[in-house]
Amino acid sequence: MSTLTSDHLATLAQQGIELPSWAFGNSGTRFRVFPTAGTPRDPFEKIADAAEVNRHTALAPSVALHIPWDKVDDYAALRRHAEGLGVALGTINSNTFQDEDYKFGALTHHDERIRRKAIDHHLECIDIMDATGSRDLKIWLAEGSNYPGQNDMRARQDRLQDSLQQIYARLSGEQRLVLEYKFFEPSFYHTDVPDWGTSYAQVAALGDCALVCLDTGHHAPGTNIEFIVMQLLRLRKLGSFDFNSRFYADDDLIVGAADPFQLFRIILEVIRGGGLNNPDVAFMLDQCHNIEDKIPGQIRSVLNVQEMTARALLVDRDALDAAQNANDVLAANAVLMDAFYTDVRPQLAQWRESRGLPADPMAAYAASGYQQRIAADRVGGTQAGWGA
Ligand code: PSV
Ligand code: MN
Repeated sequence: MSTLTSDHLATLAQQGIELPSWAFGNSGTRFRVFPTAGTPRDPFEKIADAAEVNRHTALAPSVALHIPWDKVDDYAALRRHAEGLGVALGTINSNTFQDEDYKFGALTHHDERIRRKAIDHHLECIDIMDATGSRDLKIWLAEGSNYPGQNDMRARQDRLQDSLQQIYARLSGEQRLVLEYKFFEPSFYHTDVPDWGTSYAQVAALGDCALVCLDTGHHAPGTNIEFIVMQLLRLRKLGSFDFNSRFYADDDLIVGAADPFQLFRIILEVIRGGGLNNPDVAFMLDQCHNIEDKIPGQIRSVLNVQEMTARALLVDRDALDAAQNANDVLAANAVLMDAFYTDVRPQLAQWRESRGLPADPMAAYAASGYQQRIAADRVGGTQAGWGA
């Protein structure tokens, strides 16, 4: 089976990937942030850029916000602006990693004043969700310690659960909390939510509307991420993905760039577990574009996800089942590899054209003049950046 069927194309037509507002701001490493001409100066301009990605691909119907980076006076106006451009406001990300008070913890802090402040920040995020119409509150915690003995790890888990309960209690019926894990950074000895098991244990104690967020860049090298995807789907606790790719640590590079085969394997498990185009499992990007242009970087990213989804849909399930049941190791592996090595690009290009989209969204964007326009128009003001 090497051609996408009309069923496959109908499935692909439903795919939606949420873009991170911060991908459109400047970013870099601790050595240097290289600014780009035309970088947005405020959340309205970030959303305009995100809408451009959707206009060329029909793959990116919503934009995630990060608070306080995307704070505005009038969220209803921001929502109208987004909807006017054909996109919705999506996940609200809290941020407890850039305030002096949080040096030694936020939701886990032993100082009740600081812990209260961190909880209140999340309650403010829920108020914003009410105004933006967002469903998900995404929490990633930069909490942990650098030296053995520095902290009481167990007491911190207990305080974390108490803090999360207070936040969870404020969600309305339709809203959800997703808790992201990351194995290290900024802490190097222990991290309070380092792995999917800890995230799972914390959210399972909250209730059905609390789920795990899996960021593909947040695992030790060599981790079998698709196994985690399978297990969380099995447990009905996979709430969302933060997609990106990495060579070393949390590199936040373009999804599918470092290891397309890994992305294929992850999406294969998503399909297997009923998570594709399932509103319960949000596909989001969490990326930074340090040296490449940001809008084409995002276009490339959503196309990579689409392409690996198409290849994963091509896996011949019957042949795979038969080979697995016959313990035919090499035949089973060959079924996967046949699909993975199928070049779906020509067919996807044709299909895009048949839907009134550019066959080659990268080329269409380059020819659109948008990049030159924003470079000329966005003069003055302060360019947005990761962390501002
Ligand atoms: C942390 O590394 C993280 O993956 C979280 O999702 C943050 O919100 C995001 O990156 C900020 O870039
Ligand atoms: Mn993330």
